[in-house]
Amino acid sequence: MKLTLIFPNMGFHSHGGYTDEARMEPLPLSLLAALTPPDVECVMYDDRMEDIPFDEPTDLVAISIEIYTARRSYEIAAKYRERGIPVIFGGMHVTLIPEEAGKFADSIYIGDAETGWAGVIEDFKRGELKAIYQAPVGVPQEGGIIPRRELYADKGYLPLSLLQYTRGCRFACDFCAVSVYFDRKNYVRSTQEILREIEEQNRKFLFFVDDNFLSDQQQAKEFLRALIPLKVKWVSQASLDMTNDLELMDLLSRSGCIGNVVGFESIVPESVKSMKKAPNFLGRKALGWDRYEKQVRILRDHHLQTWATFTLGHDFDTIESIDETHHFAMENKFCFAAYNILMPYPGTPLYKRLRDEKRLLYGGKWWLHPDYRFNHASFIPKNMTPDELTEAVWRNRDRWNRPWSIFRRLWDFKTNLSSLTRFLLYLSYNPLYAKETFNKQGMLLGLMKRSEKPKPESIDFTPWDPAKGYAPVDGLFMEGLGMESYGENPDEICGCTANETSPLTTVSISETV
Ligand code: B12
Ligand code: SF4
Repeated sequence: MKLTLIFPNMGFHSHGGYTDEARMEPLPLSLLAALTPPDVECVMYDDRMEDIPFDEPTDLVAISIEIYTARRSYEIAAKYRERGIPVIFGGMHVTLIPEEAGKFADSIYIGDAETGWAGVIEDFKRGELKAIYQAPVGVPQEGGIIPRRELYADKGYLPLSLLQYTRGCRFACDFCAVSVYFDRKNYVRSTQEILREIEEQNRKFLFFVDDNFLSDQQQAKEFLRALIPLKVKWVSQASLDMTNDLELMDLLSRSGCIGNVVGFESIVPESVKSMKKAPNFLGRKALGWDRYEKQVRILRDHHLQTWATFTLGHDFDTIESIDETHHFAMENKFCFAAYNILMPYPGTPLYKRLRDEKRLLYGGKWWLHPDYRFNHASFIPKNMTPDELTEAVWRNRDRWNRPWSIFRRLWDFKTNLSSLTRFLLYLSYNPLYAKETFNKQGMLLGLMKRSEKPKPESIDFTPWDPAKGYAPVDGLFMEGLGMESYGENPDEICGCTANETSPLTTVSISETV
């Protein structure tokens, strides 16, 4: 049996397909290959920079999907299915909105692959592939599974190894897909198993692709102590509450941490509070709101570079506050800042609220809509128009990525210039990220040549009325694929109901502010 694993691209520009030049190794695929019974031949194609050989013989195609690649994934699946080859989908987006994904594949897999994937292959071999598989989420690679990294050979990925120490996060930020997917829980891998994986791969520069590496600070300390003798350099993603524990901060520096992606989200305290971003307030009741001054000072004192991320357009954000966000990031000389427009992902409390307030655009499904463009607003913000939000965020991105900004931000002797590694990382990543930013802005999602061009009647910036269902967007897209159109009840398919009653195992924001 032969299995073809595919990592889809996001979209294309009018002048042609987009090639991701800062592409990283696709960890879900090498992990799926490792979970596949060894008698099955596995090949992998990365749509971000290579053509998919649709006519190459294969028995089953597996595609990993997140929201920005959903449209393209459905197109790829259609091409294989035209040829009679069955397709199975898995990944975050599939789990959050299975009813949509199920329309475009022979089978969908909800949840983490570790416990159920081998069973899927056995079913397939017996000719009994089911339409839906549902597996739990949990500890990454439990039992010592090591991804098959040889599948990455010669594909031109950035020279850093992606690994996972934990999955999930204990917090409950209202816009976060991870919080819903993992039901606000955090799963930590055994220190022994992750150390073994680090030793088996041959790089000294690592990216732990954890959702929140420090969600469980006490367990993290044990791992960090064990990491020190390995003398690796690493980056990850972690929440700001790390700065409340100076022992933890010290261990981070000593274990080779260069810096973390940190979600600041907004500099407006009312926005931070309304989105339930508890880690940005945690343990700071007495101090009050100091616009992250103390937290940033502690990060700098430990020589950690910061990749600051912002989700702009929350209800208390204004055009002025978005502009001010840029000055905040410049003053702090962050190694890097991502000014993202707040995006409503299906299944999240944010999505539900905007839907109920009739503030969603693009028929409630921006990720499938033929007119949606990357980094454009997909909802009606409170204090500005969607276009104003798009423009304000773009202004920040543009200013941040200019050569003069890159030069000015470099001059921080506590972070960017505190070691050769940090300096080189700063100098290599900033221009690469800048190029990617300018490249991706305004890109249409999906790759199909637009003989399926946006139909004029679909260009509709009126707020979506949930009572009308998703039919216009889905129908339009399905017609483009030559599939039958359908109508739906959005209450059943928005992915919002499944997690509504999940217990809240996180810190309540009211306790912390
Ligand atoms: C690492 C990462 C990145 C890296 C990319 C890494 C790479 N290889 O290229 C970087 C930093 C570049 C990145 C960029 C972006 N990312 Co990102 N990223 C992640 C992160 C943190 C981890 C992904 C990962 O590798 N996990 C490790 C693997 C092993 O786990 P996994 O993907 O969850 O897969 C498991 C299951 O889902 C399942 N599974 C997955 N695929 C399949 C397929 C089959 C067939 C089966 C059976 C099972 C299965 O089994 C796997 C093992 O258990 C996720 C968060 C997350 N938890 O998913 C966000 C995440 C995927 N990213 C997200 C976003 C939005 C982006 C950006 C668009 C951000 C932006 N505005 O620019 C960009 C662009 C993405 C793109 N497509 O180009 C969102 C997607 C939201 C959604 N609802 O889908 C996520 C979920 C983050 C979030 N908090 O919302 N990202
Ligand atoms: S802290 Fe980060 S990962 Fe955790 S719920 Fe909030 S946004 Fe999601």
